Amino acid sequence: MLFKSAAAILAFAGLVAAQGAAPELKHGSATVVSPNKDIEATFTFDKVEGGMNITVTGVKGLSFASQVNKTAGYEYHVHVNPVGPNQNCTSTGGHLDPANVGPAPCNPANLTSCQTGDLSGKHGNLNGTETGVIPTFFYLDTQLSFTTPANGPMVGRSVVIHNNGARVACGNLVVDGYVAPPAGSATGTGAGATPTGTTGKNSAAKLVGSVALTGVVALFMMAL
Ligand SMILES: [Cu+2]
Repeated sequence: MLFKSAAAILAFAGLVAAQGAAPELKHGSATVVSPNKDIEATFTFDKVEGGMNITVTGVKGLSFASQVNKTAGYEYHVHVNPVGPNQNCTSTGGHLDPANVGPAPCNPANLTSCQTGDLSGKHGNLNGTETGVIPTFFYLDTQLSFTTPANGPMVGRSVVIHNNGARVACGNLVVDGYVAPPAGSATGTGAGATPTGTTGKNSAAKLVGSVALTGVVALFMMAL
């Protein structure tokens, strides 16, 4: 009897845990490379108070010698679509721009003039160096979000580095904890698509729930 009461309490606790265990989408990263791998960079995205902390690390291959526009540096953005086959950066489409700002010049002092995905417009270009290596740096972006519909979810996007406009390196943005919807369900990949972490949350909740129930069943069997 004691075992059965304990099991009932555990079952309830398990269900509560399952409800509260939905993982929040709060970390993502993009490993950006050129087709021949001579350019590399990693962008990490961490949800923080007031927006997204973006860390740019492991940059190599962005030399000043190769920089076409000597005064502008290398531009980089969040693009709406994933990288295509054979590291095809053209497949990434346009910049993430859920507010439909368009390609007008971005004034960092007036963020409404900037496309959400125009990271270099808002925070500065990547200035080429003699060795091509750029030390790690980070900043806060107040517009990007993993889930806010108005900003467009980050899932399925990519990061692209340009050299005077030309797309020289790109990589898919991978969001931790996100589980893609089952094949056949309507998702789409355009700017208006709204894949969210809902499916991932449900999957994780079901997993936690089934683990809890398995434990409860085991306790019942011990009590019998
Ligand atoms: Cu771009």
